[in-house]
Amino acid sequence: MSQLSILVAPDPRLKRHAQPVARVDDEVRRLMDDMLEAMHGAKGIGLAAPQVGILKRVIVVDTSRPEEPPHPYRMANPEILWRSEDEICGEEGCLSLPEQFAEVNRPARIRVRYLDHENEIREIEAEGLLARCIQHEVDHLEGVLFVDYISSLKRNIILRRLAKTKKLAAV
Ligand code: K1U
Ligand code: ZN
Repeated sequence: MSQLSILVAPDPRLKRHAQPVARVDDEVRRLMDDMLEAMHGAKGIGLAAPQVGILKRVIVVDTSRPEEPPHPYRMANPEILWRSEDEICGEEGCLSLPEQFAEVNRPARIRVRYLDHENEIREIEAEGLLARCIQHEVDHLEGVLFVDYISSLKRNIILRRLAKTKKLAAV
């Protein structure tokens, strides 16, 4: 079982910038595998290292459907090289904002460069949920949450709801 626990907003660590890794060594590989385990345990499709309190530029993503074979991506130092001009609106959730959802506009397609689990440089083009999820995870590396894209009215509703849930869980 994964030893990593997922931070919940408004934890200040979720607002910090993450640092690049020098290379993908055994320690980073282990982190990637532990993050995938934590992500699957939480029924997510992505996870960024700052969400587990580790300020490294590491993300994992798997948007395959349950009926499809798993397709996990392990990415270190992901860099979005290109974003399409056309944007698409879609619903987002976040494991650090449990049970909260909002519609967010994002570029429909992206090209991303990263180091894979073998420290090899890779580039992929992504669209649909994969593109959305990679953008959401790369945002986490800059301390940005999906609620930062919505109106302050909607953001405050979500943050207040979350605080209320936290308070109720504490009694
Ligand atoms: O980074 C995270 O907190 C993970 C997040 C990723 C994400 C979901 C939806 C759109 C963009 C990015 C989640 O996995 S939230 C879990 C969830 O609610 C979900 C699961 C499958 C499809 C859609 C949402
Ligand atoms: Zn998130």
